[in-house]
Amino acid sequence: MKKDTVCRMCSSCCPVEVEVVVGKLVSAQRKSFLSQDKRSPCLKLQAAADIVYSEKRLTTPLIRQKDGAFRQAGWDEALDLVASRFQHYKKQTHPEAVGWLRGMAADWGSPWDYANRLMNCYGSPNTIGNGSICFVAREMAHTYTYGAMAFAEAARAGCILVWGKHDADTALGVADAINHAVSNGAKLIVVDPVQTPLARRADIWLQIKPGHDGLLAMAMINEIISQDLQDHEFIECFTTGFDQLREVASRHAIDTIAPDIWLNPQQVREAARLYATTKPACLIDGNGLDMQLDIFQSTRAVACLRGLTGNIDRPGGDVLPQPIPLHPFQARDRLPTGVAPITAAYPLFNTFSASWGNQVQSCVVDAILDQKPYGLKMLVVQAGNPVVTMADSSRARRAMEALEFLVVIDLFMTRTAELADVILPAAGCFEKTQLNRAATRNNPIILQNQVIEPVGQSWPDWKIVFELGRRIGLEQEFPWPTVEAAIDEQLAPVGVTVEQLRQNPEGVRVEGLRHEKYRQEGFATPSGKFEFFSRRLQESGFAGVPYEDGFPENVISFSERQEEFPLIGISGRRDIRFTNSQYRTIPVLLKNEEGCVVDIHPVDAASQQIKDGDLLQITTPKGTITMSARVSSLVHPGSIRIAWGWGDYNPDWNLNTLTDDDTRNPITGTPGQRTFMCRVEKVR
Ligand SMILES: Nc1nc2c(c(=O)[nH]1)N[C@H]1C(S)=C(S)[C@@H](COP(=O)(O)OP(=O)(O)OC[C@H]3O[C@@H](n4cnc5c(=O)[nH]c(N)nc54)[C@H](O)[C@@H]3O)O[C@H]1N2
Ligand SMILES: Nc1nc2c(c(=O)[nH]1)N[C@H]1C(S)=C(S)[C@@H](COP(=O)(O)OP(=O)(O)OC[C@H]3O[C@@H](n4cnc5c(=O)[nH]c(N)nc54)[C@H](O)[C@@H]3O)O[C@H]1N2
Ligand code: SF4
Ligand SMILES: [Mo]
Repeated sequence: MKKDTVCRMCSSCCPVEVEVVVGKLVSAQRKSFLSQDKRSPCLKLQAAADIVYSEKRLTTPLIRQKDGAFRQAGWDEALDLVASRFQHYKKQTHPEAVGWLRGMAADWGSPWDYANRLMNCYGSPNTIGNGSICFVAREMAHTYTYGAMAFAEAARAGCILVWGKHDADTALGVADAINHAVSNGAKLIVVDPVQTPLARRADIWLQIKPGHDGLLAMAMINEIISQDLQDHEFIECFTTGFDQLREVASRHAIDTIAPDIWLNPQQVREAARLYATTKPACLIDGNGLDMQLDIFQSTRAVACLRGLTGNIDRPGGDVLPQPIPLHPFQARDRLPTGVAPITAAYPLFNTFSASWGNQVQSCVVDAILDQKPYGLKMLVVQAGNPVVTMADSSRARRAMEALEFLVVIDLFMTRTAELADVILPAAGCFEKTQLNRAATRNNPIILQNQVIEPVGQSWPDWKIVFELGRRIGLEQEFPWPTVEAAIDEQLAPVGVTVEQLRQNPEGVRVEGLRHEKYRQEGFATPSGKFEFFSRRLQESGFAGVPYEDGFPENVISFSERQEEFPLIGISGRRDIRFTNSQYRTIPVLLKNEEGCVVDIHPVDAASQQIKDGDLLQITTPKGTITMSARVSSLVHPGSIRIAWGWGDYNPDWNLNTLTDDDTRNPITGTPGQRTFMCRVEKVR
């Protein structure tokens, strides 16, 4: 039988059609506006049955015994134990000693709201997401510029500028749109330090020095303004701070900047002109900007290009979302006033949106190890694997070990789960119904609909949170007998029900798609304008216009020790087979560990007689890992690309052993997990 749902095995949230035979998932296919032969393939989805029915799935709750080993337990016993610890901290210390750390995998829609609701009603502000290293930090920069995160209408664009994103690996719906537009003649510009498959297709590929995107954006702004290619009407009527932007940009001449950031001035000029003169043009920015020490200003500078060229919210440009008004489920008003979260040092990031809340995950480690700003004693880790995905893994591991009580909610036994006192087995995306963020951030609402029963004794995240809530005395706050009842209540403001969504698997549109909404409504910024200049930022002591106070000295971790660590390490490709640290235990995806390599340029390889397949030691001030070399000119001399995500499968390959968490972006608390100075040596 064919059933419709949404895949959430990565953050793409693709609508899919699943084939279910006698209650078992046998295969799944991604839906797309493109015909089957033109769709970007997803190897994970092809392996969906192997993932769902993997023998490695956790199938019962596990409780750590006195001898250190885990034993199987029933849900009542495990949840009662967890609930008793919640009660303990409330009575013996204070509720804010309990934290809830969320990884990316359970999605940021309802599952994030439910966890926040439980913690707020319990009395702890410490529900912490990992948005400081993911797209939330980028979203904040967009929001501070034009009120929300824009997304590209690439299929209709005449020119597509892709900046640090690789959708063929990470967001297949967008990859389909790019393919469609480019096959129909759209121009393609790619900004990426690596020669990715997309870079090879580009009309112009700017192989930028990692971490220096802000300088490129300012040089492009300068070029566009000095050639008078900006959108005069848009700037005059709908923006603030154009004169200041022009002045700051004028300090960024292409001829001086380009060589410093490994680019050819003429190529940068052509890119700026092509982007500014082809209408409509969209700009797709990605995680290549995130995880960087300079994340906020560089993304702001890139975002300014959208307004400078007037492409914001125009058809085929970068469209602003029309979010679905939801009944608020986080119960923020229930949190006692006067309890600051452990992320209090990042007030702008904590408050920039109505639903994101606290997203500086490094603060969890500070609180546990350094009692800064106060101690955390107990942590629930839901849908994340911080021991390998957070910066400075040794420190993150020490923190998990130092906790008095650690609960992990996951599908698999991870390096983080191994350290837990209680493990609660979660159901996967095909085994539960949920309202994803992608479904409510913009029209249409598409339901992630349960298509098979949970594997073993696993429970969907919603049920775990609701049942735990009830056991800590929050029966009234979690009254819903089913998730359908909860979703119906959340969607009540728009009058859409789960039943309706199930009958309309292609989605239910709450309002029609509209462009240039700013003409009637303005932008959702304090001035109501597109803010090249932000007074809010200036009043908080930050640059009102990107880089008005100069370009930061060290945008790459450990750059002050370049002599010892001369190469720029780049955190590597998000292989379509995997999602972050996940799925290496699935043999059809593992493919003999294919792809677990360090790309090193022939010039750098020759200087140490490195050949393909040689085992290399990669070292930073934080630690050393070993990995095989692949001599390749995909990377620029002076940089290496290190395979990402292998640290759960084999700690020797844990990239975050190398990364730093001591220096962070002052606004978003982002450490430099994307780029860092390092050195390589051949293992003799
Ligand atoms: N150096 C470096 N560091 C990085 C990155 C990088 O590229 N380089 N990427 C960063 C980014 S952008 C992110 S978002 C983070 C990701 O960091 P994490 O969120 O820690 O990412 P994953 O490794 O995907 O771990 C997700 C875990 O959730 C489990 N899981 C899957 N589905 C579900 C579910 O439905 N419910 C529950 N309860 N569990 C589930 C999986 O089994 C897995 O163990 O890593 C960051 N760290
Ligand atoms: N298959 C798969 N899909 C995923 C994930 C996964 O792990 N695997 N993870 C999910 C998550 S959590 C996220 S956040 C998204 C992220 O997905 P994307 O936004 O596409 O990000 P990445 O693929 O990490 O990086 C995109 C590009 O940035 C480039 N880059 C690296 N450093 C720089 C730099 O300094 N400047 C510029 N301009 N570019 C740079 C990289 O070479 C890469 O080609 O993907 C999601 N989807
Ligand atoms: S890209 Fe693949 S794994 Fe990710 S949501 Fe889409 S179908 Fe699922
Ligand atoms: Mo992410």
